[in-house]
Amino acid sequence: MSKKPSSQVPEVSAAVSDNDVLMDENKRKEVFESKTDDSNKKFSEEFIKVLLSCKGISKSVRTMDILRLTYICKKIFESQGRLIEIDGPVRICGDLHAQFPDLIRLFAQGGFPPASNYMFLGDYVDRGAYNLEVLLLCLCYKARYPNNFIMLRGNHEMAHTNEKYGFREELCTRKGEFALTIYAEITKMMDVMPIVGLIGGRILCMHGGLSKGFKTLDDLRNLRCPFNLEEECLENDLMWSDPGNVKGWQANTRGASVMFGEDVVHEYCKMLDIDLIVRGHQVVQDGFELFANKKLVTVFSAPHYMGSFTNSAAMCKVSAGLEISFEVLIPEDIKIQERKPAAEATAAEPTEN
Ligand SMILES: [Mn+2]
Repeated sequence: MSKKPSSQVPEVSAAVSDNDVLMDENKRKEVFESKTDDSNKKFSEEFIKVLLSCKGISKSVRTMDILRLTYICKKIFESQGRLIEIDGPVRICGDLHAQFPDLIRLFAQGGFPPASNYMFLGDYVDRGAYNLEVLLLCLCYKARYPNNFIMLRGNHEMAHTNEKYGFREELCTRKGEFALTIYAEITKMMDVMPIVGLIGGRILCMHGGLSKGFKTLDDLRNLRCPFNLEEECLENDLMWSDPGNVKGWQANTRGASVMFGEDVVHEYCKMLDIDLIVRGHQVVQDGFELFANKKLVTVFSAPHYMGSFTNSAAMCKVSAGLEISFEVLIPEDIKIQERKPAAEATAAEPTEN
């Protein structure tokens, strides 16, 4: 490609490399607001290519691009409301926790957007090594396919969690003097992410679980934004609570929010006139785990979680007619360990290469 004249601004990689604009919120806003929808579309497409081509940690992700993407997605999240309603077909994925190679494996299995629709249940960041890659790729798809790529908020889409579990630290290591500006903007964007999803009016999705604080779907449509992240309230329960072997409601052993029993799941399904609750938030060995006579399922999509668990990852596949099935990904290195002793392993080796 011929060198662009200096008056033309390349789409990805920084409208402006001028630090004044980069560091000034109002100036940035002016630049981002001046972009057309078409230009933003092209920008996210180019950004997706950059991220999909990176092996491991990306060195080519620019601060201005991160800020622009965050700005675009914040506006989309704000416009889509607290409870986001879609129809099937869609694949529901649970926690990702910064495991970028595994996110790619999920897309390879389920189809890269827009071949399939997705609803992610939150916890994109923290714990793993690729916070930026996982979050940015998801945000790129959100920006490019806002109605087919749904991102709910988990308890790791919060500044006070990110401070403890790795995201903030990774940003500081990788982004130096710009880290805190990026962090502040991403935090503001996370604060307006939707918290609840409803598929076909029958399948309710959230990161954590139920709360005493709501009785109707309208209560969920009217969730507060913003709210105090440290307060015990409906919004936080939806991102923090867990099902458990208890009767009714109990204090949560994780020290935040509540636990609810099978009886509560049945009561809420009846009260809300829904068939199923899909949530993430807990590592489960097979990637998914049914509860309360199949009225609730936990989905977890980070295989071999933190390198110390042996869990599989799963996606919950919802058809257009709202039938449910599961796709399970076995952790790569465990699969290899299991294969090695098999006699057919050698015979099965490809003859080419
Ligand atoms: Mn969680």
